[in-house]
Amino acid sequence: MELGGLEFSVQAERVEETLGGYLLHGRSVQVGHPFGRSMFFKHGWQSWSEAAWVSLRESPKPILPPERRPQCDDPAYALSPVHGGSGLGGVEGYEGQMLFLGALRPGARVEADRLFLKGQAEHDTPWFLAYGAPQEVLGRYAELLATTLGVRPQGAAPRVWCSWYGHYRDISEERLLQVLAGLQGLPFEVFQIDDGWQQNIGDWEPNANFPSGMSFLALRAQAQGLIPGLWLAPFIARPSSRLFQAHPDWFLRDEQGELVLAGNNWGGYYALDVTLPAVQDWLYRLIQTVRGWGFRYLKLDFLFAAALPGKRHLELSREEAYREALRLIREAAGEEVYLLACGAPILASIGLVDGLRIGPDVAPYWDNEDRRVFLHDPTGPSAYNALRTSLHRLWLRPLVHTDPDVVFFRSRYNLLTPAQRAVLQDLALVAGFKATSDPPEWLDGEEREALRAWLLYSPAVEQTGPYTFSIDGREVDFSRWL
Ligand code: 9PG
Repeated sequence: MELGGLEFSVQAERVEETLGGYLLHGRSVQVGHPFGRSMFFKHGWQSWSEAAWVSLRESPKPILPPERRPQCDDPAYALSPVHGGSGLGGVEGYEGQMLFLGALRPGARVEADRLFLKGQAEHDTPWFLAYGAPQEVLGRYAELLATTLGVRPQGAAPRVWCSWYGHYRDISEERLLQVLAGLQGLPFEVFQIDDGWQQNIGDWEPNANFPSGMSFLALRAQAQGLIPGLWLAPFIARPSSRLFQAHPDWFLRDEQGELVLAGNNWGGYYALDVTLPAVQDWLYRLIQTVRGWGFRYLKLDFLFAAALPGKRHLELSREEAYREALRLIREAAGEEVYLLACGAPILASIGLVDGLRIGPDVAPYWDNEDRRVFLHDPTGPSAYNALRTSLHRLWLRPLVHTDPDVVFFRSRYNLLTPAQRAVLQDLALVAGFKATSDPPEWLDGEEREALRAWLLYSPAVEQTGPYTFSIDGREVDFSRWL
């Protein structure tokens, strides 16, 4: 068939024309291309997974050690010898054009080699096929996804203070009260407590550092005009948790009956089988509990765990199982609670959450060379890794608030240069999501003023090229950082 003046051979059950390209039907589709070993637009599975242009000249390198890194990208393809991505993918054509294939339902994979772009789905789905400028093609794809997955009502994203990238797990009621005091006069809208408040991963009750309980801090934030926010990882539990000890049968197992390892941090943890009615009851009550404490912004983390390969109680595909669990959480939370999905499968989250983390964690340093180069792992915390993947996910902006993670204004405890801090601040402006973790008492007067001005700044943003933007007339080129 003809696309953008070029001929392509297409295999599908059925083909129909659509604005900007074609819709292919069938679980398995294939498009022949003449571009040889060019570049592949890889779209990693979940928030932290790599999204970038990678070369088809080199074989994909597995993240090391592959069997122990399920939290980096889809473990089903950890050892795949073929370049591929989740839901969508593209091959670089002539003069910066891209041949694009993207599924309109979750649970699909797109692979490429020097001859073909191939789509494979767990169930029937329409696919969008197009050839054109990456921005245009991805823009049209986003429009089509909006019709199949839905879009939640969108105003501007809230301005968030998050406790993670300053104090990390070392938080307490006392420390957070000190932060709240320091936030007076800064135009934040959400005060979000991150990892460190809970008794264990799986036991979502306050630990001894929070003697007055979580509703106490929620009330204090609210009294200051801030929306109380809370981090939790509802789909996972550590083996030491009371939850796991009481219900080992609630957890995802493989065909051999062995527990599925969901990640290697925290000494390892397991994933709930979210298709079990007892697990669904527990999840519903958990979300209602934190809502009852007063939290109206939930950062739901490590969500990919619900969609890991394994044998479930119900025979749903894994991304369907995930999406149903997310739907249940939405129901328990109510329409007005802001849900930020993190470590989340991308397509399967759209339409159910308000915000979506679109890259790995930032850090107060530029690169994470040990993991990136020696372990082939582009998901380790670093400003560079976060910038790179987030930039390749900005096409999601019409569908969900895109969170590129926090920015830094502090120079204290920070190895980022002023220019590196500025590029993260600009990324947040173009992504449309502003957050920081700087404890106010770490900022000097000038830094505090700069943070305040940035929070209040709502510039006109226009994308002028794949990596170039105009921010209120100021040209910003992110490509020089890549
Ligand atoms: C809290 C953090 C923050 C952060 C999240 C998430 O692969 N890992 O070992 C891994 C650990 C932590 C992590 C991501 C990956 O960060 O993105 O914002 O909430 O959890 O523990």
